[in-house]
Amino acid sequence: MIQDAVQNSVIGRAIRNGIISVDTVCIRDYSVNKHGRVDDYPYGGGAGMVMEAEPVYQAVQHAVKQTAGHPRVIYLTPQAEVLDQTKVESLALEEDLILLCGHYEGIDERVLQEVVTDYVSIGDYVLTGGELGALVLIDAVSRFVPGVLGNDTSADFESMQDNLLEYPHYTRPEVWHEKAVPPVLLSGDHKKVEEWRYQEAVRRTEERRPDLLLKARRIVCAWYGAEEVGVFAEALLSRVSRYGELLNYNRNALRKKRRELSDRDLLLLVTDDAAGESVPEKLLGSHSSVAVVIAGSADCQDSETTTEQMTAYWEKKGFSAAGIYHADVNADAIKITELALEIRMNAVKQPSGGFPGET
Ligand code: 21W
Repeated sequence: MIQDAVQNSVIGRAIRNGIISVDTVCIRDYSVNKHGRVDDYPYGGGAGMVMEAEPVYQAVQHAVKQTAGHPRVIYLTPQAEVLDQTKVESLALEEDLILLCGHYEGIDERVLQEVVTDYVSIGDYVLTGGELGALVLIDAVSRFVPGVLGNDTSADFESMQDNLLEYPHYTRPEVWHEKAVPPVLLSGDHKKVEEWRYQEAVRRTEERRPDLLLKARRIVCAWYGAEEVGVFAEALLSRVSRYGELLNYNRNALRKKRRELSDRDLLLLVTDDAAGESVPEKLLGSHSSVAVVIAGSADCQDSETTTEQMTAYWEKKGFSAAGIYHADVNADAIKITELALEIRMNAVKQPSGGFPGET
């Protein structure tokens, strides 16, 4: 079932081009009895059968041996958190993944405890087995592998990461069935188009997915310091949010202007000033979150300010601290992507999470 499905379309092409590979291991091949059985009756009674520990264990060990290190082992099961884009991106950072698909009522708990690192459901409905879950995961993760979507398309910069639905799309003709394309899209004013798209994304999310909107944060990225910090901040922001706002706090005019963020905002402060001097005094919060990124050069990573001092400082300004991160301003694209993901997992998904630890 898996091998049939992955031969098609985008994933099929990526496999043929050697960009990704999908190998399948049949658990039945690791049966420990002469009939090729891999299930047995449940202890304690009840309907249905349970998959035995040993064949599952041997099949997973076989898969592990084909990888370089200690791969994450993901068990597809309805008894798990539902897969979302943040989880997809975190899985996409891995070199190898092992996906474990169950059948019958489930798998003996003891082998799961020994081999599984992640439990993933694809939604709150009941399937006949884990294979469609695995295929969904393979499809979603593969989009983040460079080359899978083609040369100039990338799975970056999507509004899903902001917990917003996408804005509506239009193409030619300008009028179809007496319906005109929204004029702003023909204006050629890029800033106005972006603002319209953001407003439409919020409107749609309100209408169709109010549950998502509760988790949505608008990201304000303020940076100050050397010019290269600005370049780093822009790269980081684009990976944290599709609609983020970038503010250069080297500018005196901005420093003098009072700006108060709301409880729906996350401040992403990026600076090479580890001592915490010359922080923007007039940038205030109102139950807002702040993630501080100290973007130094690789050889000067030691912060002079302690985490406690930093937390106390931002709390006085109306922020709850959502992490202090140390990064190299010259970090490569992958390192920046990893940092962006960590910030989103700590600060955007759980906006009042406190200090999840330093990086
Ligand atoms: C379905 C396994 C139901 C076990 C109470 C007692 C993988 C899946 C699956 C399956 C049961 C995913 C029951 C969303 C899914 C999967 C097969 C439990 C019924 N209830 N994501 N017994 N939904 N499903 N048996 O079903 O393996 S990811």
